[in-house]
Amino acid sequence: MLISIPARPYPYSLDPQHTALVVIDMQRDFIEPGGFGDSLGNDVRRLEAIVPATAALIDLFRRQGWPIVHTREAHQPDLSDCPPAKRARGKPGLRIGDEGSMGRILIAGEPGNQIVDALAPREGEIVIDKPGKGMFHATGINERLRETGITHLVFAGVTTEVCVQTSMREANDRGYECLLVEDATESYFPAFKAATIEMIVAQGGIVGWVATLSALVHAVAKEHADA
Ligand code: C5J
Repeated sequence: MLISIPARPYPYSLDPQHTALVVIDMQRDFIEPGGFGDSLGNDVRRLEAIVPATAALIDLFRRQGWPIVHTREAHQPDLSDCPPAKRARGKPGLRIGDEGSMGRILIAGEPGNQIVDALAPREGEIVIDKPGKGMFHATGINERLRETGITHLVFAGVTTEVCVQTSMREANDRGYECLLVEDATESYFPAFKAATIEMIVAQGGIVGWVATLSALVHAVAKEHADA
């Protein structure tokens, strides 16, 4: 039985047997002062503000027993998976691999690379370290999702126009039906978040669908009430 979620550009049909939540890069490095996002000159409080909505979304999936994937943007300590062009780009106060106040920036295993405490993964949930912006590049996650029959992905996390959008587009190319929960994603730049949402839903949902958290929560609750 599909669950119809009010969404743009038209209702999203969520398939409860085949849907996973993907929470992109809710890491201290992007969300807390002293991390990579901060070193690039961003106001990280904008991203911190979506932690409660993201926690509520994770809680919904946990209560339903639906799978959850957490991603971290992370590189090996020797930077062998970090293209020099990625490290060199821009003029950040700290570059990938440099020592920051929460350990080495964007390096696997460092304190700053961990998911924020309020959204910490639980046993049984998938956690992937991704060296790229997109969740499918060099992670093997497509095979893992396919093995478990996942065809629908619900997206949350940061930042909307970078790692979330890249992952959604990669998922779209691989045939997944993608929904973005708009109050559980954020950007350092409000205009970029708004533009990304419009890009996703334009042309009849060229990348996927966008819904609010409450639309998703109420649709799932209604399904249980009707059952
Ligand atoms: C960025 C991300 N913005 N998780 N990473 O560099 O979006």
